[in-house]
Amino acid sequence: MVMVSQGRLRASFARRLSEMYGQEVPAYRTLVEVSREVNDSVLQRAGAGAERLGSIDRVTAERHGAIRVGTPAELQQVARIFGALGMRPVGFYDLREAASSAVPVVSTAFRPVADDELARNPFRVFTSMLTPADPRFFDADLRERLERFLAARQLFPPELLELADRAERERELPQEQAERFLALAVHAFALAEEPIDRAWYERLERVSAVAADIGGVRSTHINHLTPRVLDIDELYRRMTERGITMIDTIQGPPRWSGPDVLLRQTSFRALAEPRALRQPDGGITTGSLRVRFGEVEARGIALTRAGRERYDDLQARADTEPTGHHGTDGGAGHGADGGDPAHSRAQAVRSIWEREFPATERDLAVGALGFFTYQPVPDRVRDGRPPATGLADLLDHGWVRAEPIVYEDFLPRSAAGIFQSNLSGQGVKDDSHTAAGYDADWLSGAIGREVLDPFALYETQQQRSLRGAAHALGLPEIT
Ligand code: OOG
Ligand code: NI
Repeated sequence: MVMVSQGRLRASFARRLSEMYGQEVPAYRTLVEVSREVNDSVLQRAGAGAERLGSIDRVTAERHGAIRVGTPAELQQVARIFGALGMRPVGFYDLREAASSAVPVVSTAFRPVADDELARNPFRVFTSMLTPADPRFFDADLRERLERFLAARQLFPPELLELADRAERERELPQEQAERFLALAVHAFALAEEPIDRAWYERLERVSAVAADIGGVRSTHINHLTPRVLDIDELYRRMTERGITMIDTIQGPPRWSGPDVLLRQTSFRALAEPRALRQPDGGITTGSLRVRFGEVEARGIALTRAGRERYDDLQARADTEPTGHHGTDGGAGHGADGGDPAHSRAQAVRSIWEREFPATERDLAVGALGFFTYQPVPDRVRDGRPPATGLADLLDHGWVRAEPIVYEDFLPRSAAGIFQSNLSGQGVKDDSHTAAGYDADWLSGAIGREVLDPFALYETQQQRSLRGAAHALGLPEIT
């Protein structure tokens, strides 16, 4: 019997989802096409250096998706489906706090965690869950109606969940079942044709467009699918040239002369898609909704907790820069025209980075600000001096080489910025109420699986390589 491993299931799922989304949202195809062109140019320009943060095969196939669900029970089912694909929940993101508009969700990302699985296919899905219990957004009556509505819907057919459990348990599926599982799983994330109850949708939309997208319909859908690109500024320019309106910022760190760190993202505005609406009198009309968009990202080096604090601090300082209309965005503004306020803000942020952020991989490594794996250099010329145990010394004298660990996760401020830039309205958040407490532990309990700490995953990987390098050099440890 031909068996399909979880890794192959994951790669096939990502590919099929991409095909489906390309049919649903043609601008996504343009985005993928332009991403390829940009990656080709970077490869020609930079040669092997272009692959420092991942092979071009990995980068070309790499996608993240975003989905949104309504309840812990739905999130548990999502966890079973992604569990079948070898993906686990990593990180807790509280977008209620990160966003200035009403974004009543908490999120995690499902992704592979082992380095060989990431290298095979790093597909990840940013998964958000509605927070109806948060009184800042939902009064008791609306919460009750919303929870009743959500409890009555079924996002995933039982057959899909049974196949998922089998794939997770056995870490593979026979080909025929694999085929069935993939077809059902991809279909579960397609945009449904069932008419939307217009009055209900609009009732939720007054609170938050995200609440309406999640709780106003009886199904879920992929919200966006994001290719990875090696030069996001170039991509932004080329998309704009093709007449596609991008949001006015690139979220995350600015473009600068130092190493790429964390994650930079940008998107094009949500497109109007025709959707069937059921009017209060029962008649069906065709309206249009703007919820789905295209996003693109460039990934850099994972930062340690200390490095991340440095990043957050620089971003907060950038907020106080005198600038244009999007003061809450996490990243560099971007405009073709030098008089654009977003553009001058980008300049200001960049100059803060040039002054204050470590300018080389070596400094990130030695300052314990970035994560790396360390390999002993086998052909180092022996000069009679023994290796010291300090990392700086070992790097500077050529005993070990540092390879960056790529950031595989997300950034709450950027995510909030992406959500926000695509909302039709601000919505309503009443801060006179106390927030409902949702945190990583709560989420672990709700999913019934541990939500892993991304820093701990990178740390383990780094430590393993340091122990290996110490052993190879005959050192007790590397400090
Ligand atoms: C998720 C927005 C966040 C990212 O890449 O940070 C996100 C959503 O719109 O559902 O996808
Ligand atoms: Ni995204």
